[in-house]
Amino acid sequence: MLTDDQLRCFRDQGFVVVEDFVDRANCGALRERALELVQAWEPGEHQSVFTTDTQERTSNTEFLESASTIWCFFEPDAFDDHGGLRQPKELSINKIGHAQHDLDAVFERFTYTPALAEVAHDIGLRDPLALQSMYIFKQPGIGGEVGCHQDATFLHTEPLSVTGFWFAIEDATVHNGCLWAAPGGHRTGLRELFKRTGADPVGGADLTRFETLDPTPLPIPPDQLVPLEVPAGTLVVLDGLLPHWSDVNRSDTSRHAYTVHCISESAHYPDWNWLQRTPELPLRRLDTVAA
Ligand SMILES: O=C(O)CCC(=O)C(=O)O
Repeated sequence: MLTDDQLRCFRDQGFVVVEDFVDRANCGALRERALELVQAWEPGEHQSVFTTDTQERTSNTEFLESASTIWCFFEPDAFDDHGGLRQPKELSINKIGHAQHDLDAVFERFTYTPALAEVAHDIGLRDPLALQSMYIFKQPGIGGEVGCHQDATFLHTEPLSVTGFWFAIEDATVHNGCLWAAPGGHRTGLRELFKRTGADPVGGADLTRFETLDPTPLPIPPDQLVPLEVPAGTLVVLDGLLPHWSDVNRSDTSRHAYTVHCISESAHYPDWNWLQRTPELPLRRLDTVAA
């Protein structure tokens, strides 16, 4: 599936851009389903916000439990001073995560395809488990920044194996918050681990913390990164050590994307990873045939 040039690019740069990987109709179907999930979703008391800010992440029980559910997370700027939504709900959600690829038929069909399994195989991921999925809205006007990070910080195996498969569901530009990546940055060390540290003695819910492995700063966005401006239907494959970032979206155009992170089934997946599936929802290989 991947050409020699694309494979070379992945090895040298730590990412590869594959245009026209998904047709527009399939992107449209996923977009429509994501909006249906948001419309059907009732947050109740738990208006969880997704932000890459440390404090928010460490205190968000819904985030930890979303390993085995479909949860909607609000944009940090979705609320006004009185706690009300500034925009309709469907324009206020930052992302849907993290198990829709195993719980929703439309997401499952988009994810478990022979074409994607072949790309994984081509880059050397011979036994890929589909660990998590995210539908990211990057909403017009209020779309939040995703801080520069390496995916192996958040989804860790020994040896390292996490690989990101990021799909542009809408055109992504520098104006609406496209991905930016550090070419060759996958050859540098892993800076941090994000770990569960056990139950909070007061609240009972699990706590998390960042552990520094290498104090070398991540590349400074956008100076040391290149923008990946891509049309809808493009697949970007990201090495788990590659520093990447996306900016806020202050434009009037959304930038929907869908991302699936896979790990090697044969690698060790420590139980301190934040993402722990319940036994009722085991992980599946990417080459599983969707119903
Ligand atoms: O889509 C984005 O803005 C960020 C996605 C990302 O960081 C990821 O998929 O690892």
